[in-house]
Amino acid sequence: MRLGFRDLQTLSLGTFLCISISIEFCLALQSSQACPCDPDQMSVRREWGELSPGERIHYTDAVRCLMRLPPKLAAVGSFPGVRSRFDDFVATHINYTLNSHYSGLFLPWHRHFLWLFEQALRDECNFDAHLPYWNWPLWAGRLAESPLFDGSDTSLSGDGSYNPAEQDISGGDLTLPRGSGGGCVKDGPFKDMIINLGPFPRSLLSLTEIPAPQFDYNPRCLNRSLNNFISARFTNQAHIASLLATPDIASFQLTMDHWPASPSGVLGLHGGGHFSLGSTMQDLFSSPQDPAFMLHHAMIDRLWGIWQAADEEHRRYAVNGTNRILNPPWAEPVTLGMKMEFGILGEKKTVGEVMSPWNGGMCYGYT
Ligand SMILES: *[C@@H]1O[C@H](CO)[C@@H](O)[C@H](O)[C@H]1NC(C)=O
Ligand SMILES: *[C@@H]1O[C@H](CO)[C@@H](O)[C@H](O)[C@H]1NC(C)=O
Ligand SMILES: *[C@@H]1O[C@H](CO)[C@@H](O)[C@H](O)[C@H]1NC(C)=O
Ligand SMILES: [Cu+2]
Repeated sequence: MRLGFRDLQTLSLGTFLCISISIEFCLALQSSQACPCDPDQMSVRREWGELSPGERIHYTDAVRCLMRLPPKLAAVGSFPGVRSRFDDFVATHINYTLNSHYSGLFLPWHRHFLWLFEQALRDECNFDAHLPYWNWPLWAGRLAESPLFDGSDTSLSGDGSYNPAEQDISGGDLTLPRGSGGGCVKDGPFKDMIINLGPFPRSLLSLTEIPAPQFDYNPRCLNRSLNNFISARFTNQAHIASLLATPDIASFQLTMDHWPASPSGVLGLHGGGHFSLGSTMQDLFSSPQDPAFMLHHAMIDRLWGIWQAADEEHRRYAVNGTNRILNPPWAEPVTLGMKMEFGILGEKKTVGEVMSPWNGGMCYGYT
């Protein structure tokens, strides 16, 4: 565990409420201030390869369960493409994409989004463990051999079938070679999965509202194209070391996520993971349709947490940027008091409430 246990203990001692009450009770209260997170009770998110085969299947079974449950969004409006509880998460992500990407809300918004997904698995699909993560450099350059993407029953499904029409990926000055698939996933637990939302256009320029197809129904398969070139080049250990060595939150964010408008066309770690997996995962708006999305973002959240814990005083509550994609000059600067929205998934949260994974009702760490 790399979290600052000392800080957790100080926090517990300094708080007089709930100390003797179980964390489950506190979580049930959803009370942010009154419930300290007991380090002994903290839930631990583990790397996919650390899970036993049975634990991996327990996770994918729970995700598949969410895909079978009815959506809650259907009740509040017209969302033709929202067909399941899983799609509630996809649609909410689409709805807030223009606020929570390439902006100062990226890290805090996704931290809470993941937590809500983990809670839904636990509350609605009998999942009794915690969100796993994808430790990119362990498998960079050999994705098809990884326990995540080897296509076995204990993976998240593997490559898509080979599609000769798939093109190389061009952006900025850079052209990146296409991956090894480009069609429907062939095997594993998500082989027959149908995705319902998207696809969205790739250009991010001058987006002021959610582009078509918004929430339209467009059923098709989960499309993968494993890309070892991209994963080796943009998600290796050296990148992680330079991310963790960044001195302030502005450079941390920029290393995580080189602005796509940057003329070099270089991908950050965030984009590197997305572009390693093929077209479903490359869709900025609807990428949560690939079950690897949550594990990818858990790795991002983990690295942010490690970076924050390395200098509590200066980094725990550090924010930079605005509430709008690519931080246009007219957007509102992010503050700790800024409210983030999660639609039907959960209550609004302030940025300050999610800056620590052992606060605001959350209580988790990573291996
Ligand atoms: C998968 O995505 C690729 C790249 O966008 C596309 O060319 C292809 O038609 C898709 N295949 C299927 C079966 O959806
Ligand atoms: C964000 O960081 C940049 C680069 O360090 C700095 O110029 C800018 O003033 C910061 N903005 C806010 C709102 O903190
Ligand atoms: C999308 O965001 C708007 C503005 O916050 C909100 O009113 C609406 O309920 C959201 N819709 C979904 C599907 O989350
Ligand atoms: Cu996202």
